[in-house]
Amino acid sequence: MSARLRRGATLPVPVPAAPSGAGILHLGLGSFHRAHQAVYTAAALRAAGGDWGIVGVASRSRRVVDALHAQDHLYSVATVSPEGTTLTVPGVHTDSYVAADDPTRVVSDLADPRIRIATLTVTENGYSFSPSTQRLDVADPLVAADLRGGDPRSSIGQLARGLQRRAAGGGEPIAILSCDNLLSNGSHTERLVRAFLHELPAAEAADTLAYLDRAVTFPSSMVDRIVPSTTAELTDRVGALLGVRDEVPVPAEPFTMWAVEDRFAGGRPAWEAGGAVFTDEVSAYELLKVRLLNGTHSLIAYLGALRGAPTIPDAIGLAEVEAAAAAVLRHEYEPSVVAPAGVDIGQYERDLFSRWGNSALGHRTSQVGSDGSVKLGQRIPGPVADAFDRGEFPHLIALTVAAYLACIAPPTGFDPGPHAAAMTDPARERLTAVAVRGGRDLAARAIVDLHLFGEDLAHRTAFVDRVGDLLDTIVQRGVDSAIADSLSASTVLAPTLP
Ligand code: CS2
Repeated sequence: MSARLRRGATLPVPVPAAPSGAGILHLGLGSFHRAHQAVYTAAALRAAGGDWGIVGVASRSRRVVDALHAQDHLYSVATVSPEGTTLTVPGVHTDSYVAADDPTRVVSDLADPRIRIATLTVTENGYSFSPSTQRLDVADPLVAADLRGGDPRSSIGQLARGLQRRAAGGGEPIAILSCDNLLSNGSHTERLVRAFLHELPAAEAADTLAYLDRAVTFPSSMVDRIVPSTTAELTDRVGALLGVRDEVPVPAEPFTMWAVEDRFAGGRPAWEAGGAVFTDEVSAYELLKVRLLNGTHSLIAYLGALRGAPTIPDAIGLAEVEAAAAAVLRHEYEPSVVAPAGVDIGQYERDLFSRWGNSALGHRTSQVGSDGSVKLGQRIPGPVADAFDRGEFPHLIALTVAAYLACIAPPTGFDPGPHAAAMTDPARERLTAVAVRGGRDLAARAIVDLHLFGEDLAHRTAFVDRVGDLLDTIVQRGVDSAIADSLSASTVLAPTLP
């Protein structure tokens, strides 16, 4: 099939008219953004119109940008479940480019008064945040270079320099909306942008800081949709369904959720038309999602990879992994959250098991297990502290960290298998470089010396030791023994399965 997806092609699915203008600049043109925010924006434009098209910025990779240019900025979202695949074409992007190729453009776009919202999906790892200092990582070479001047390349540098330019121009209001899995992602982003500005000479930053106080908001949002990486098989299947070639389709699960704080200094699209919930309870939604979904997801990914499971549904299909997931979810994560109004936690949990079990999605354990050093820092420290406050011991969270270390920094002689080897992690080198004498040694180096998951966990010696002992169990007796050990030591002896 040679014909490409273009405007004007005869397609079996509707293609909306091109947006009348672009009011949104999006940093991080990956699959998640295209299957989540873009879909809500398409619904908003259908329902209420407005010049809320999106200019998409990829940080380095040209693949998506090149394909979008060849396809009039159209692509399809394939909603995938065992019942079948349905396609939609959001059609909300008006332009796209690669920041590394066009570094001055991000700053000038952020200063452009037509842009009233800047959104981000740059992953947990893209915020130049140091978990050990809990501050902007000014030692990061990208940030350090951005502070010196020139075209910024870190996301926080781009936002700060763009807002500086905007302040120096008309100073029109704008909202910066993080759509990454970070707790309090709005205030987190704001703190980092302000920290960047505070590193500059006071005279250089003063006007921008005043502009931030006056006209820039950083709403928080909780985003949720499982979006696996696209495969060649999916691309072929979408092509067959569309009748034309789409080089950049995005697969996604049927479930989708977006809870957003309604603080948009420059206005916003009618995202509620796509089902977004505007609420003052975003932090409750975030805790619910980052702990119950993402925290448990990490455990499933690491245990599954160690058991040889290529995908999350394969992993949750293993009785031992399912029992561990049910126990960590019910007894270590759930007690640390308060459900937002109208959310039934029991139903939410039942939905999670069927979402993880979506066998048509092919969500890989290596994808969820990647970047654990950054992701786990969001997912585990709060629930660990809460468990100790309740007088309980979070054995299954300790198992999560042990399984993570077994995958990313396997002790000499231990082979965690191909799915663990495929996980990428910014801390992999640092972790594998430290000499490993045994589980306790590695756990101490990772959690205490490197402060991998922040200050609080570093002081919890009993937790660190337990991680080390479970790591030894994984290495010496296998992952199922470590699961059995954690479950039987858990304060709850018989976790109920869904
Ligand atoms: C996953 C998330 O990769 C991961 O760590 O837990 O990407 C998860 O699939 C999404 O947050 C679901 O909304």
